[in-house]
Formats: sequence, structure tokens, C-alpha cells
Amino acid sequence: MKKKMVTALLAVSMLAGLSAVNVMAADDDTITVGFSQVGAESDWRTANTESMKSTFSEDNGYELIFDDAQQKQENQLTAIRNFIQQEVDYIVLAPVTETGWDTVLQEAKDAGIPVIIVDRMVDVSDDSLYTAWVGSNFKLEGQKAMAWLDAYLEAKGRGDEEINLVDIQGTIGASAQIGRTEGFDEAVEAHDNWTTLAQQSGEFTQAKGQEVMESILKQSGDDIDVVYCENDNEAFGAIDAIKAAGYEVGGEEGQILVMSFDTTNAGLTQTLSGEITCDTECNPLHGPRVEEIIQKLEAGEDVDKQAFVDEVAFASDDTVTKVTIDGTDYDITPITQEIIDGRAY
Ligand code: GZL
Repeated sequence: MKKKMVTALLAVSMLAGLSAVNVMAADDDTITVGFSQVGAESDWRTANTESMKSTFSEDNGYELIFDDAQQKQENQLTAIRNFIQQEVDYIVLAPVTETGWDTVLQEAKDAGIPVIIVDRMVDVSDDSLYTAWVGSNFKLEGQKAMAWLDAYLEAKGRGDEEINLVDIQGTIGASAQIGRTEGFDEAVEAHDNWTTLAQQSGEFTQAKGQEVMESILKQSGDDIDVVYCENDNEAFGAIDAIKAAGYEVGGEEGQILVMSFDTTNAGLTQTLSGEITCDTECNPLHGPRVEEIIQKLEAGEDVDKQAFVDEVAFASDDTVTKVTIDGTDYDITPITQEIIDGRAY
């Protein structure tokens, strides 16, 4: 039952001298969570949704109201307003893009409903409009991937070669796209012999990734050395397009080197085969992390405003097994079937 309704009912019952505590106790323990999810655009998103649904289950003491926004912000705004109307105890938002949230988050704040942001970030004028955020450092993901590329090409004797790169971006304006593109752009900027041939959104989907890759291949297929896909599903589509156009994917000279993000099971399987040469993790298992925030809030404890998830990276071979970003070392682990079998998503 909605916490506020339970509280009001409890007050009325006590005034009327009715012993409604048992009924209240049962209902009062249930925490109602309204979750506005981006959509179902990728394997990563599917794993993220599963993590949230399995965490906020009835057996665990929650009532989860789940809404799939089909990658449209207007659907998320509608869902949040519905959650407010239903007087949920908490609103969890996985925002499709960073901007456009101030008004609706003010409505939630005015209704006294804490909002927890998960995965991508919101860009709001007043950070009191959300209680906490948990997600990834997307720029660091991009920096790790591009540092791996730099070391990999160097190790292959291609450090001074003219390298042409394609960036198949994620949904424009999403934190994951902003950060991964920043990591890409900064690395290209730092290499006089690296050139960005094309940069276009694949919307984090396989179909759009394939469509964009097909178009770029038509224009400059023979010139492409590296394709940086901002998630696994774009990489799956890009690889299909590259092969269909008669090119080879792989890390050797003359092949098109494909990089990716998310380290989903399917992505790591294609890393094991060598079709993806480097897959940088973006961990989707946010259910327990969000629950920890809610349980702390329930207990009246302080929570961190922002919490970054520690993440790793994998490669198809052991050419490069470590990169250093701003003085911190990060392992790049050669992928094995055993690692794939042992991972939770
Ligand atoms: C990253 C997440 C991105 C994934 C994509 O945290 O927002 O959205 O990288 C997903 O697979 O579509």
C-alpha cells in the first residue's frame, strides 16, 4: 500500500480508537517503487531491467510499478506524473537523456517523493531535485578503451600509422554517449595521425548500428581502420554490415578493428571470437545498488549524492593487459569462455 495512504489511514484509525496496526503493519512494510525505464533497446537494458525487477519483488517487500518509455522522454515524464498521482514511496528514473527533467522532478519534490536517478545522469539546475544517483563513469569507460587502442596499435608496430576511425555514437544526449564520445574525441585530438572519418548515432540499437555502418562503408569503406561502437548492440550491427560489404573484422592490419561497450554475454562472446577486439564494461546490475539507497533512506541514514560503479574491460587477446588513466592502472583482461560463463549478465 502507498506509504502516505497507510500513514493517513493509521492516523484516522488511531483517532477512532480502532486497532488497525496489524493491517497497517502488513501494508506499511511494503515499499512502493515507481521505476521509469528508458526502454528495451539493448541487451544491457534488458539486464538492467531484470536486475531492477528481481530486486524490487513482492517477496522482497516491494510493490514495483514499472514503465518502459520506449526511448521517449515524453513517456518518462508521463510515467513520473502517474507515479506522483499514485503516491508511490520512491521514484526511480533511468533518464533517456540528461536534460528536460527540472519541472517534473520539482513536481515529485513538491509531492514529497524522493527520486533516485540510475544509470545515466540528469542535468538539472538544482541537484536537490534528486536524492541520489548511481551509475557509471562513462568518460572513463571511453578513456580506457582509447588508451587500450593506443597501446594496441603501438604494440602492433602501427603507432605512427595514419589511422582512420569511425564513432557509432549512442543516443545523442545520453550520459553514456556524452562520456564515451568525449573519451573518443580527446584521444583522437591527442594523436596527429588519427582522423575521425565519421561520427553518427546508432541509438544504442543493433538495427541502427548496422544502418549507419552500411552508409559509412559506402562512402569510405576502404579507408576505415577502427570502428568505435558505443554499445554492444551497435557493434553487432556494425560487424554484420562490415562483413556484408566484404571486409574483415579483427585487430590485424588490413582488417577493421571493432571496439565496443557493455560487456554483455553476446558482446564478450564476439570478443572471444576476435570480432570485437576490446569490450569495456558498463555494469547494468543496479537493482541491489538502488535498493541499498532506499533501505538507507528508510532507516533515516544519509546517502551519497553520486555513486560510481567500479568497472573492468576485456580484450580478444593479451596484447595489452593494462592501461593507465590519470595515474590509475586499469586491467584489460583477455576474455575466456570461463570468464563469460562466470559473469552475472
Ligand atoms: C549505459 C546505458 C547504455 C548502454 C546501452 O549505462 O545507459 O544504454 O551502454 C544502453 O546498451 O542502451
